[in-house]
Amino acid sequence: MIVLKLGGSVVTEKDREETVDGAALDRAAEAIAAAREDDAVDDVVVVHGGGSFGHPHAETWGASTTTGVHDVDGVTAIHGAMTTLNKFVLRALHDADVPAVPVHPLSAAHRDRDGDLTLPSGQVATLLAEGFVPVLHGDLVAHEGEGATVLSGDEIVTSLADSLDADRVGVCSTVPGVLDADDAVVDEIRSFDDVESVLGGSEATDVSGGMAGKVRELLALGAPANIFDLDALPAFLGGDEPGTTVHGDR
Ligand code: IP8
Repeated sequence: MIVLKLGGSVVTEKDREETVDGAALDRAAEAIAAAREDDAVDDVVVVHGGGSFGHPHAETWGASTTTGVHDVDGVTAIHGAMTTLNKFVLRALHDADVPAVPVHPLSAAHRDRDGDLTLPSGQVATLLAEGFVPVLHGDLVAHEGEGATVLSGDEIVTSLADSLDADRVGVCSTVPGVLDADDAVVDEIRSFDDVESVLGGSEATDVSGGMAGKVRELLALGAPANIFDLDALPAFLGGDEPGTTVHGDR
């Protein structure tokens, strides 16, 4: 089973608020459809990020993964932007004949006072077993003492990869992998120390930590994870290990 993250910056125009990158989204949907048809991929769970939908609203309302929003208008704006993007992703998948079904994390997950996440996965496992492709997304999550905080797609990916015992994890990004100081792709990462000096923050608004946050999350996994760009998505789905392979430290 594969957990595949489609980065928000891949499926949206990151610099134009609430704008989908339709061509990129269609390419991703067609790659998933082709891999399912070729039987290269058995079960796949898709998780997409926020891009120019969730992040600008989260910034406006001062919401992050640790600082919450209590104002219902803020919750409506942030969650609403993400469900709107989710509808676009679903439509692209349906157009490619992928049986995609939405799963909204705000309706199922919560964090306790320490920030520890509980994300049930029984519905995702059952949808997979019934032949569907569950599609989750970065969202808000009920957070004890904070109201609602941002739940990044990366955190969803790591939580589901663990609870569903994923074989492989793919993170489809706008870059071909983690880049070193000379802009060459780092083949392998086994510890954050390997890349700390080269990982800067994301340039556009990203309340959940950019590439550094991604690598930290993926290092906490039991399954190997690959970070690659859209060109390499068919190769990843076909069983290759394109881009940067992050070996979890568990
Ligand atoms: O783009 C963030 O998800 P991410 C979702 O995966 C929101 O970090 C609500 C900003």
